[in-house]
Amino acid sequence: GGDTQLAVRPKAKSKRPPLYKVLLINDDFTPMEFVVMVLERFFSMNHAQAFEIMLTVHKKGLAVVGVFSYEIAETKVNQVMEMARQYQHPLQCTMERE
Ligand code: NFA
Repeated sequence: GGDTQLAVRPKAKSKRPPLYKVLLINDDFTPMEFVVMVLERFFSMNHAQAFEIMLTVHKKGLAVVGVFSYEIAETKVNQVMEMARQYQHPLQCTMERE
């Protein structure tokens, strides 16, 4: 500040909250249509986008399906894992810090 303000650290970084990538992992058993449905439902993708990302996971082994705050990323991972469990598919979804 001005002449009177003391001990103000210059350029105090206004910390943005850290971001987390949500990753979808390929496997040999989860049906493609199921993965597409999960991407549409929990990652607000249209059918074409969801199909494209599903194919990327299928071909490359994994893909980032979204980037979120910790809480949102955790919720997405839990939603995907719960749906996979319900349908008894081995689909895996994880998160990692960006
Ligand atoms: N590899 C799966 C199959 O051939 C499809 C899949 C895609 C699974 C993306 C998991 C993630 N049925």
